[in-house]
Amino acid sequence: MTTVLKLGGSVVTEKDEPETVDRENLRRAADALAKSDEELVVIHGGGSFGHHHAAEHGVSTTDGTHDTEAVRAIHGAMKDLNEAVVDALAVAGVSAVPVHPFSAASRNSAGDLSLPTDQLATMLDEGFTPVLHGDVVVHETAGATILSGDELVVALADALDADRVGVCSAVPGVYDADENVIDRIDAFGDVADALGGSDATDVTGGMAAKVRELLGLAAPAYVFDIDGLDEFIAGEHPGTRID
Ligand code: IP8
Repeated sequence: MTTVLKLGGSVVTEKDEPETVDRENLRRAADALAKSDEELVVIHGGGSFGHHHAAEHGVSTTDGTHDTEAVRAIHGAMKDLNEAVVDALAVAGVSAVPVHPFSAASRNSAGDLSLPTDQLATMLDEGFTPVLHGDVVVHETAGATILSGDELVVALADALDADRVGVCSAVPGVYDADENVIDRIDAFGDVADALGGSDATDVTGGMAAKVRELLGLAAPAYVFDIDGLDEFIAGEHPGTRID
């Protein structure tokens, strides 16, 4: 069984405090992941590390830059966060290893992502837990653009033939218009009106974008918060199921 799990930037960082890790949440997440006996690919978002730098330099998933200082600032902040996540996972006993998308991924001029995954498959076979992150990626004709963790979730879940996908976010599931967690979503049109954007600086979009991407997956995806992580790791169904 292969599980792809995203730890949202709002879970592992203090989203409104520049470059600040949420140590308590990170420890809780690491303890939960340590209980997994499945092959696990972990992806984390940018939170207060990547998004502030991306916004400062005017870089998004579509607006690129050729400014190497901008690329290094965004990528450097994400590497710092990745190191904190990998360290916390290692302390909890997870065989976590860092994987930086900027070094391997690229987009063509139409924006399509190319990300080799043989290395990740071998890592899983050898008992490692690769830990990737939202990043900047080189983008044909645009310089470099943002690659969101959600896009990585989609690309890796399909390429690695994942059985389950988890998105651990700031909210306990996808809310309807009355802020009740929707149990199951199988068509975007059913929930489009109820879905808003993220309220902190987030250059890759809020819940609506996440739901759209997760609906395209072959594997079932679950959106839940940190309180649902133990349940998800135990193979249960916290939050909202999207398939
Ligand atoms: O938080 C974006 O990843 P996300 C990463 O998963 C950067 O959307 C570099 C802003």
